[in-house]
Amino acid sequence: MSRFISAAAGAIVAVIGFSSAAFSYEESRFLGIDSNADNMISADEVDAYRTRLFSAYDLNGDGKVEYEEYVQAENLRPSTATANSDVPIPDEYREMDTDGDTVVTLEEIKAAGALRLKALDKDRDGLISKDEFVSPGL
Ligand SMILES: [Ca+2]
Ligand SMILES: [Ca+2]
Ligand SMILES: [Ca+2]
Repeated sequence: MSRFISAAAGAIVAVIGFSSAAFSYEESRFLGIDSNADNMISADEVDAYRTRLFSAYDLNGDGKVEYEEYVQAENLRPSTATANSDVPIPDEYREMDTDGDTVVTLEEIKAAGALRLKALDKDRDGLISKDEFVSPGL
């Protein structure tokens, strides 16, 4: 199980962005999503990013992200806490789990990304520029 978890943690670093110190956190997150590097993030790129995020969260690969998987993938349980102790559900998870069943589907995670794109897209051109991008972003 722990091998599984560390592999997932590595995957999340890969999903969230470049770890190079040459970029600010914000910039590295932007570059991690802007896969064709045209300095704009499109709806397709948000979709692809959200799909990668979903795979990183879905530790057992069954096509659903149960809350416990999210807790493990994001390392939310303090190391001093007992295994399987309750962890309060953060807003980030609630935002994705729109039907509140503590299971996040690929559709839910993509829909949350599309809403974030809308919220960040100040000039409403359907694209997120570097100026529009604000962490935690998309
Ligand atoms: Ca799963
Ligand atoms: Ca759900
Ligand atoms: Ca825009």
